[in-house]
Amino acid sequence: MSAPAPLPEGAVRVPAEPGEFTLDVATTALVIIDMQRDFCEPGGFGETLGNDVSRLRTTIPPLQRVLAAARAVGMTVIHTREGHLPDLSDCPAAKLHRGSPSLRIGDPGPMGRILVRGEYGQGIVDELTPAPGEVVIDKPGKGAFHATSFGDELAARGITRLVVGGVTTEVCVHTTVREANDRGYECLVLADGVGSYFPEFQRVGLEMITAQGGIFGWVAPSTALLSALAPTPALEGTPS
Ligand code: TIU
Repeated sequence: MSAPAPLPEGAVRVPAEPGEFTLDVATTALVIIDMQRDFCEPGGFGETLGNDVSRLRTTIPPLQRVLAAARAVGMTVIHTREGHLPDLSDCPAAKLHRGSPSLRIGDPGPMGRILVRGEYGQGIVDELTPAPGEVVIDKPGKGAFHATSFGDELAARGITRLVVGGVTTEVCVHTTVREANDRGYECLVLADGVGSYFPEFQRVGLEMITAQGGIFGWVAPSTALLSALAPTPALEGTPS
């Protein structure tokens, strides 16, 4: 067996599919996509579309641990929120009128107007509240690059690799990772840190990323990242 290739100074190895993902904390961002009440709590956009929102909440504990580890090592953290201006001028008719939800974008719901910026429901769940100084990107689309400053924020920080969590796996996570891949970013998706309303989409959504030699990214469990970032019991969530 040949010895593993030497790592650049400051880089760590994360066991992943379809192969090891290396990252340097200084040039990697943790991107947490759309962990909003509108998707994860009853009465929001996700539920108006007919979904069981409890399915997404399994992502919260792993993302809390990853967020704590990223903050501890000084990794850039970026949160995104899907949502629209109060006058909905940034919501294409094609999106506004899609399907037959019980409430449409902009309608008043129990957590405020559905998917409108500044409303309670559009906010990030309490467990993952952004810390002061962390970038929060409001996005009108499913992907984080479309009509936002996300790309500029990454470039300004010299970021080349993304560790991605959030919801939903097959919609906003996939769109963002595909967009990022096309722009030259290498993306590691956290298998238990992304969630779908549909178990089969979760499984196949992750397989799509890693098939064909990692056609647009890598996938690893959050524990693999936690061990790589801080091989100490405390940050892995086990008793010390
Ligand atoms: N409906 C669904 O699965 N997702 C979205 O509408 N947005 C995100 O994934 N954030």
